[in-house]
Amino acid sequence: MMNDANLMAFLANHRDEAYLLLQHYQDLQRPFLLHSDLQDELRRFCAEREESPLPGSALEELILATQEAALSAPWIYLAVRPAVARWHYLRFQVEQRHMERIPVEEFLAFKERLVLPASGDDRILEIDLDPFNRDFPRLQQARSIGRGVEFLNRRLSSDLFQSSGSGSWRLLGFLRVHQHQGTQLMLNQGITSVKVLRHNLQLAQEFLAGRGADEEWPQVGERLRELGFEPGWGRDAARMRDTMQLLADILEAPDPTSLERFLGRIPMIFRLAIISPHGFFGQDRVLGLPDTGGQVVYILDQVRALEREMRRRISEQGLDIEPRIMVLTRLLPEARGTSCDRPLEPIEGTSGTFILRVPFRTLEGEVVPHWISRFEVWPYLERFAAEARQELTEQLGGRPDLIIGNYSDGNLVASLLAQDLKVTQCNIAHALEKTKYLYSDLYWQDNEEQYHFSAQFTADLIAMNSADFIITSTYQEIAGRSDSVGQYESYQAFTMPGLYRVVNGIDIYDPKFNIISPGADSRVYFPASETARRRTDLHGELERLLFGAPDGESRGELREREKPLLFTMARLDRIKNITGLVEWFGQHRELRDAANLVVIAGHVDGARSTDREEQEQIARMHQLMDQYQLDGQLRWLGLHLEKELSGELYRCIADRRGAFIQPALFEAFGLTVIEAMSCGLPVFATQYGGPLEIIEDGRSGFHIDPNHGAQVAQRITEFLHRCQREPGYWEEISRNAIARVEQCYTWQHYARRLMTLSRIYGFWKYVTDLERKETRRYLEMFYNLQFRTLANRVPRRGG
Ligand code: UDP
Ligand code: LCN
Repeated sequence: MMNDANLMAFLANHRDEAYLLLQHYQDLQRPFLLHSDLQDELRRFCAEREESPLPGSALEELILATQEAALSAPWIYLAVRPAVARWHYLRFQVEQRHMERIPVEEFLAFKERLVLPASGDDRILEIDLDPFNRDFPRLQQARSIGRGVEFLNRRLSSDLFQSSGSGSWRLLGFLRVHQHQGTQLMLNQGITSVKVLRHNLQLAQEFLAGRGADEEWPQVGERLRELGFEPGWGRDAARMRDTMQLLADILEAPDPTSLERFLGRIPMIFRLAIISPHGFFGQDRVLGLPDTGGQVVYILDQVRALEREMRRRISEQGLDIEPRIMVLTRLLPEARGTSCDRPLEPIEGTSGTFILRVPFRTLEGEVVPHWISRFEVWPYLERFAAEARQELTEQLGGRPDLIIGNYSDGNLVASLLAQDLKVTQCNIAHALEKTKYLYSDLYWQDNEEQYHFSAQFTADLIAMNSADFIITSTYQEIAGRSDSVGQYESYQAFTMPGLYRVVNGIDIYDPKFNIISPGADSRVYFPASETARRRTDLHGELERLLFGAPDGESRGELREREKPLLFTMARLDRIKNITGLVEWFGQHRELRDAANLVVIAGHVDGARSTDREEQEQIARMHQLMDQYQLDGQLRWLGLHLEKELSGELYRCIADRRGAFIQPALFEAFGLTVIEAMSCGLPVFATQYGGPLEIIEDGRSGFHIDPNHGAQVAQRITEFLHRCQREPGYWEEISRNAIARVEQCYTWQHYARRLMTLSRIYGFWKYVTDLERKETRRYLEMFYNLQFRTLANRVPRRGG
């Protein structure tokens, strides 16, 4: 924590120097300075003077911790983040040499006046969710953020069960609500009180102890039913006893581990709804189409793992129920050669999982036939949710037991459905747009025509606050790092001048946040050294792709085939910075001598693209290839590779002792990073976002700073040189990359965690539901009065 007294002392003792620095900032004549601007200017300021007292001082500490400054002479306002997820605000009156702390709303109001001088409206709508959450438990330490369920278990097992036995009573109530299609599970009405439950648990355990360990419900069920028990305790007598023992222990002296183990066994998730409306959601030929990337890959792998895990758990608890999962997305009559015009499609590798497609409709109720950008879906979602609700319940044979939303639009629809159906809601953001674009909130009006962030951020606020729990792929997605703000953290306090001001939008210390990282499909992405599994049948095609001559789908031809290959593959969005990589490569002679570059992204023919940003990037690619004369050293494939091909391609690049480069300006997670690592391909990936956590720099791969391209090129060159000098070096990084993914990024671990979490949050929702009514009402009002208006301002393209 920063020490105000030290700061005051420094300001008193070095007034001139301190205020000269502030004056220096003011002289820049810029209304806002970011963290990096403040640091750069501080360095410049110190470099110009001899024996400055600033280095090491409390003022320097303050500036280093400042995320943002807002300036208008004689005032300087600072947003200070002295540690991860800790904020305070202060202001300086430079002329009078005065400093004071201020509340966040004053900081935001000052920013508003700088953007919209006429606003000065203190009556602007202020969003504050803090009062509603006052009585809810909160994590205390930043390092616990993202481990909500562990915290919740501790709290549940202590507080809840302490207050005059009400916890046990609530647990009893919870155990009585479980049913599947009219069949009662766990407990029946015979158990009328906690006392009876305790007593009958004892009797049931004694009874089961006298039976064969592998006897099943048909043999033991009659007696258990008389004692008030119903199916769901375990497949055989041994497991039934074990589950009962866990419950008996909890009723006697609850501890977090037994509570988690017990709740993890309750058969309560049979039907799942996963919501992902935008883009082209399909199993083939969709990646590379607009708005269609890792989210689709993630969900398809996720549902396979979840179905398997649901089936395992259901079976272990002795029930013969087939799990069912519906991935709800948008039906697109103009499907561009994909299956997105099919209302129902079974998902390969599953038996009860389907893609369910529901159309967007015009105001008159006509089906909207064409793709709509993810930035423009807002006016369609309410009607989509209503129609989907009907379809989902029909297809699932009842309401889902858990709803998982994806991205801003899916999370909003999940909120509507979860509220209507009274079901536990889980959110997954994949990537929040807010932090991707500089000043997307402050200068929202400038971007409104293209991006409609006012509707999107409002949807985000509603969805995050209505979710029962939120899954993130990394820690930094929630709370950032010491010098960068987390994606969720950025919703804590912000303003959209002239629209509303958020003083408490989300609390990242809320135990609803949990980190569960995704995996890469191990059927497809496996180490190059596993020769027996290799897809040698694809080598001919890959050979043509890598070393063929330019054609309508490719540009460039690799002249020196023996060189190692550097490989990159991504959607051709600006943020992916593929053109940045091409430029670094173009400019770095040594790197060009050491390796060839293979790029899979976008289209080579700009006319084939329908996306404005992609078209710009295509033009830039051509321009860079011309400018740096790259046609003999760079092969650009403007096509999409099916999964099997991309898996084998990563391995073929590994065979040639190459590397994968992920140069994004920001990457929320980065599935390609773990795919390449699973194949044993060393990876150089951006330090902004997920890869910072995935890769241990210098051990299982390398971090790169996309803002310093020359250094990146140098580092890759040195790596390639070192691999030549030291034969074991490439293998070492490759081995560590494989081990890292095996340890931290698997779908099996993901599914286990998610299935446990949904039960714990289901219980938590059950026991706290009454207290949440206020939040729900507030969010309903926010939705009705604010979101709807903003959504309806977004033009409906084609109806
Ligand atoms: N992908 C692909 N072919 C392409 C481009 C991408 O198969 O031409 C896949 C890639 O293998 C990965 C996903 O699309 O599974 C991209 O996910 P990532 O998380 O890297 O980025 P996103 O597109 O979600 O931003
Ligand atoms: C969206 C992104 O931008 C990627 O960084 C993620 O890996 C992907 O979704 C899957 O969560």
